[in-house]
Amino acid sequence: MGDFRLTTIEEFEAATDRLIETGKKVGADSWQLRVKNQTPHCKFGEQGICCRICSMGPCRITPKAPRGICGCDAHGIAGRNFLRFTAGGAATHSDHGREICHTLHTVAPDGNYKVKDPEKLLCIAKEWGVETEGKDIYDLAHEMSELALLEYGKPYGVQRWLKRAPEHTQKLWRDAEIEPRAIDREVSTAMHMTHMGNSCKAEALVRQSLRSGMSDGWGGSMCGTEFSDVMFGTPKPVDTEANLGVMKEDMVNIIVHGHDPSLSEMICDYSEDPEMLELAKSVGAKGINVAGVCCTSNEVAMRRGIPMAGNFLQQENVVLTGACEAIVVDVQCIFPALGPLSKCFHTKFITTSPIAQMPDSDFIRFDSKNAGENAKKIVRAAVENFVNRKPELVYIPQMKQKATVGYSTEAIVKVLDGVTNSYVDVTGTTKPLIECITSGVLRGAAALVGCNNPRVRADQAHIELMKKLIANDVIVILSGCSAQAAARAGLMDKEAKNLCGAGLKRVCELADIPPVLHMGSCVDISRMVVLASKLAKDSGLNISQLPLVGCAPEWMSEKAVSIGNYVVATGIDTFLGVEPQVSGSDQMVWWLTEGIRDWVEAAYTIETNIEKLGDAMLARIEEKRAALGI
Ligand code: BF8
Ligand code: SF4
Repeated sequence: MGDFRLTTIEEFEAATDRLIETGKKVGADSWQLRVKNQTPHCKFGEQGICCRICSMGPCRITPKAPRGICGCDAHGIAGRNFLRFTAGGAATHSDHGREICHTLHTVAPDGNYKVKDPEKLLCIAKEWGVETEGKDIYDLAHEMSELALLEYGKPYGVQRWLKRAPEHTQKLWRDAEIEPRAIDREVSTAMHMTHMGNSCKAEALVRQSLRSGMSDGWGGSMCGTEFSDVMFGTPKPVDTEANLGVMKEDMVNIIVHGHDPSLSEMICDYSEDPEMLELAKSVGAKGINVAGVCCTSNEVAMRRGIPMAGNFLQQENVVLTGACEAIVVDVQCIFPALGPLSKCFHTKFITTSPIAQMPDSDFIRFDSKNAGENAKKIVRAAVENFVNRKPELVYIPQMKQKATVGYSTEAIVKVLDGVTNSYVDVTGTTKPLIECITSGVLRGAAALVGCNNPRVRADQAHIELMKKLIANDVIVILSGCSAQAAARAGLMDKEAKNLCGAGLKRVCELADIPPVLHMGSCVDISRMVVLASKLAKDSGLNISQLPLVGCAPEWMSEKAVSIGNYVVATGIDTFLGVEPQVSGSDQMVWWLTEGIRDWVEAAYTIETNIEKLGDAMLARIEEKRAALGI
């Protein structure tokens, strides 16, 4: 096993402290300082009982003022806030998915974007009942993109992808009236319901929250994931590295940050362009190094092995190294702080999307039609910026770990089943995994997902929970910033098998996998619900009977709440390490942690003590096993 060891949180923090020192020299701000300025937070906001939905308000609920001016109580206010929060997340993921569908419409054999996984496209077409016989693959791609785009606005019917779920789950959704109709409609309905003078009943607001979340996970996000795979390839295991040490002092460093792979894929392509490499040499650099931050990083790591510089709360750190020539962003989870921060260094902060426009950035508008040309422009700007580095400010913490990533559902089925053609709904089985679980070699599986949040010591909850779960023979699947926390710590190194219980260690050895599996970005949580559905179908059990749990220990975004809602609605108990902003309403808390179980056979558990959160997850897994008699 050589000298493998995990990188500790203390080491992460020491590196960050050292970078903040550099920042101080140039007058840079940091999130650590801003957290101090924003603490303590507004209690009304934290509890979800401040309403500013109409201009008679804002109204805040106190024991003396138990109702807003219109008469809405704490339950209605917290419920409406929760639904709006969810709708924000569903809109965001789904719009990302929509962009991918539009990009699919531009694929051409000699175009910027191509069909890289024709087999997957054919399988989805069959699943959707589209004739494929004798059709040119590019014509089929265009036809599928149009059908997918209709999922956003169709006047009748529910989402096509729902059929991937077991019959039992589909029936629960129908009975609870949470089958999502058109994706945009569920967001729109959420906004309508929460307008002044509409719903203020917790039950109704929670129901629509689940339905809006479903329109994301079983709608827009699934479009995003599936059609990204068609264009950029379905991920398979690939080796990479993670943490700031992946940045290179003698090379041009381009950081890709955001979510949509349409941009980052092109940047990666042009960073290998001979003309750009020649240009890099001419400015004294050894080459061009692309590394990622946030979910964009997950996308290009999974498909190309591009190294992962960091997750959400590391985004400022990449600039603070003084060695970042350009940080190129598309949409979501981008700190506006990067604008002023980049001005303290030579870094170019390049925004590319009309959706995410920020002061102090260079805006190079990127779309599928100008993708090649503008990606080249961006790479060129980064390379030419190399000469502006200030060597006295350069410090790259020499800290990185090896990671094997790229476990799409197809790849997981393949490594565990050994079947060659393993498109999830066509061939291949999860039976070997089920056997490992029923025999007790594995106790169960946990999905760890979501962000960092300064309310929790950054990355600690992710890493500590993973260590605990794998030591207890629970296999862990990951996405989003949770996945990057794991990779940076070293948990995606296959050598991490030595931290597992005996059963999981054996599985890792036999299947040659790390104990925590990288399933992608946050939109790729749609892969996880498909995997859960497959496990249920292959085992003949309901999803809610499987010893599976979901957890977002450090979540922060609206997207995370939308995800939580569709994961729980899929029948998977979901554990949160940060409180959702509903605590001012005992009814809302009850609906989320108990009431919804009657509809979807799963509910939330909220626990901010990470030790207790881990215990609760393990206990739930064991309860499920006991109920099955395994
Ligand atoms: O979508 S995990 S901080 S990067 S929201 Fe954002 Fe949260 Fe990271 Fe990706 Ni997901
Ligand atoms: Fe106040 Fe009601 Fe208006 Fe909300 S909708 S701000 S509770 S008056």
